[in-house]
Amino acid sequence: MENTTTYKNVKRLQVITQDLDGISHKEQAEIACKGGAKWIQLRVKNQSSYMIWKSIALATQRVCKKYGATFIVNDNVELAGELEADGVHLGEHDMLPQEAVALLGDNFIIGGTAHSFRDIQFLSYACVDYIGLGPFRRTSTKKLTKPTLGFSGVRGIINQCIHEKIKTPVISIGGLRPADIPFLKNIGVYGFAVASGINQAKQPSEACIQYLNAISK
Ligand code: 3NM
Repeated sequence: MENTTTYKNVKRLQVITQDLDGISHKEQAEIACKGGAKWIQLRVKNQSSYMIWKSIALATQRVCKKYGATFIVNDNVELAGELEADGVHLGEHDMLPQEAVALLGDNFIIGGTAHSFRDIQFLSYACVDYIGLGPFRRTSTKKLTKPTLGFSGVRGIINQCIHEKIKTPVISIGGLRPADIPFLKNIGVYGFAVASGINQAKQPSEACIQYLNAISK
């Protein structure tokens, strides 16, 4: 299924920053934006201090504003609201989407994490703006608690979405490489979320361009 629709502020490539030694979240965002990324998710996992998290987020948001990129915050609804970020990504153990909408209002992008068709059904009824479906492949970026889906798992779930007329854009995530994108696009995946494939590439901006080229082909 060739999906040509565009949804409210939901781009086709989401670049996710990581807690990495030697390169900050802000720097990762800037390198991705130089490679043409227009959507950054700040994914801070090692901060219990709200103030430090906030300063990381502010610096990353500044970069996103400079490049006209959408800026969303992982997990932290309060921070997304305080910074007037463009949105928030909710993991499976985070706040419910309805609660996030109640706190943030309708203008924020709300993303959710799904590992199965049942998760997608739940999130689409909760009116999230996009759904991250994974893990596509094994990855060292996240401690995975769910089995990898692979092409056949993703295809089966996307087919169920088509059958049930679920229209929420589904973004594939987990160990994605540029070469995976044509097939995933072809089976109806709307977008792609990538962390290590860009941030930890030898030449991250060029890697970002490769993902974008694969998406736009
Ligand atoms: N969530 P990379 S997989 C943040 O399956 C995240 O829910 C996943 O990073 C899920 O592109 C994942 O380096 C890691 O694999 C994405």
